[in-house]
Amino acid sequence: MATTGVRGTVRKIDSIVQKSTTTRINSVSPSRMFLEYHRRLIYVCLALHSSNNFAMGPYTITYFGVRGRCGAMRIMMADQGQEWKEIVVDFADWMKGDLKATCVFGQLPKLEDGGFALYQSNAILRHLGRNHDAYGKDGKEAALIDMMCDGVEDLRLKYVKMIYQEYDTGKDVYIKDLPNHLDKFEAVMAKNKTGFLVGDKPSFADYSLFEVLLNHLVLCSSCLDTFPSLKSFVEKMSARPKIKTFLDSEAYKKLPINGNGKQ
Ligand code: GTS
Repeated sequence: MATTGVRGTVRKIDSIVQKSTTTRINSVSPSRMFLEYHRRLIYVCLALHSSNNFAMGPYTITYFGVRGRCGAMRIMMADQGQEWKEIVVDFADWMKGDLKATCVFGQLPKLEDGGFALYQSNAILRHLGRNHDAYGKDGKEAALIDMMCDGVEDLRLKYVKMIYQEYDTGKDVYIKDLPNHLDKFEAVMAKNKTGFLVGDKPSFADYSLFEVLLNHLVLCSSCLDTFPSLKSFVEKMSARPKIKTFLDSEAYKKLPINGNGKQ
């Protein structure tokens, strides 16, 4: 399908969907639900439309309408040329509890890989890493990638705590302390010299770090100015053609970073 054809189809479906008073997937009529569902699928196709040869993948992400804990896995799938579907859960529907009761830890995101369901965002990243050869070339590289992913998770948890619990009172302190966390990643990146954390191609830990750094650049646009290796990493990852297409897509841009609107 040509890009203009996809855009045209999205516009046509958008104009029909806009007549609906709501876009919540669980509260629209079956025909509107069908249109909205396919509109979202087309956005995903469009986001990945850097060539006509992207893989037809078996993945479905179920999550709220934010980047949140799905940012890294979406960027990773886009870069791997892997198509996926999205089921966007409205928080009011989530609060009814039916879906929550089916989730292993009562939380989202959920990734479905065919009939296989997986929860916990970092377990999902690892699964994608195994499936897409982004988990190192041997056991030692895999262990280092695990270590880096856990390091990114520590930073992500600090960021999430500040965003959701301390934004008004703790943002400035957080930004002041940020170099003490970023310098660890800078040292690893500078030492490896390949432009990636481990080995010579991107692993799931790189996608996770990249996504966390993008969020931090929104929080503080100068935060990488004293970290040349991290700055170059973000520039190079952003310029990878499939990542660029995804980051430029409406599917990505329309989603807030966090559920409370703070960033
Ligand atoms: N450790 C989990 C992961 O990494 O997947 C955390 C998942 C989590 O906190 N999910 C939140 C949730 O489901 C949404 S978000 O924080 O990722 O935006 N919240 C709803 C609830 O009822 O707990």
